Amino acid sequence: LNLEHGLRKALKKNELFLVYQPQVQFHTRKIAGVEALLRWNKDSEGIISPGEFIPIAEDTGMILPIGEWVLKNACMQGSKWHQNGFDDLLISVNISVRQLLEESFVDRVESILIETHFPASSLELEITESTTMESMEETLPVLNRLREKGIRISIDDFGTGYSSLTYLRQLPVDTLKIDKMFIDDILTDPKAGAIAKTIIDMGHNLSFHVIAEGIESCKQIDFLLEQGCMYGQGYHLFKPLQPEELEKYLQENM
Ligand code: G
Ligand code: G
Ligand code: MN
Ligand code: NA
Repeated sequence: LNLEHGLRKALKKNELFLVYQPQVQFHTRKIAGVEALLRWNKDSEGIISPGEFIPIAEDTGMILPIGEWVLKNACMQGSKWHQNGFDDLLISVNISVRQLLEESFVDRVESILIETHFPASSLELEITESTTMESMEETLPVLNRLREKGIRISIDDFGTGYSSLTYLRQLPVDTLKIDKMFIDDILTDPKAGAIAKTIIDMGHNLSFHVIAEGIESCKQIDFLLEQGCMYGQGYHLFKPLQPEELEKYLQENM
């Protein structure tokens, strides 16, 4: 209840901010995109992780204004980076299914793109596998409309939900993100390794990009490269960065 109360004021009090975690092409070390991750700087308690407050925001409906704020700020930031010369950088934004199911969602995304001068083809929306599959009949037409506008769709936490192969065939999707749970164990549990390999092969056979999340060692990268996975995200590569830190890195290295 305390969090709920604080969350209602967080937007007004300017307590929310975004950090950006790079998504890297392994063999070139090039930053292909960045995932915007929400943080809440709550006056009395320091930085609160979205794992704690997103569920409350979803239950209370606060996710709608907050999600809109996230999209707009991520697109504004992306637009600034594009203007500064990094114009092939993709921006990934996490979207709750509650947002997707809001009637005006597609129109709102489109207005934000126009307002921020950010190209649809540089925006990727991450939706989690489990929640999207649960309401496939409602989400599928929305995903189709987004994709018709040129917006990219990524399935987050892939492997933890249960996408039937029937759905995968119909899904208008660009990217599968292999869940950290499998990546954690690929070197120690042959079954986790086999599942990762299966997701990589299946994703590529269906013409999806495949990215591994939660990479914490270079041995994991070696394993993934051997299996044909070329992109990853994780603390071993980059922690989520403040926009100024990321910009500095891009200017010095790319
Ligand atoms: O950054 P961190 O690992 O603390 O994120 C925890 C969870 O919060 C992750 O599942 C992530 O997808 C989710 N998350 C982070 N930022 C956002 C956001 O802007 N919107 C939504 N809906 N979820 C987010
Ligand atoms: O559910 P989603 O994939 O959006 O969650 C991303 C979250 O995972 C972010 O909050 C980010 O802080 C966290 N994260 C990113 N890379 C790593 C990593 O290598 N290890 C761990 N433990 N968490 C990570
Ligand atoms: Mn994500
Ligand atoms: Na994830």
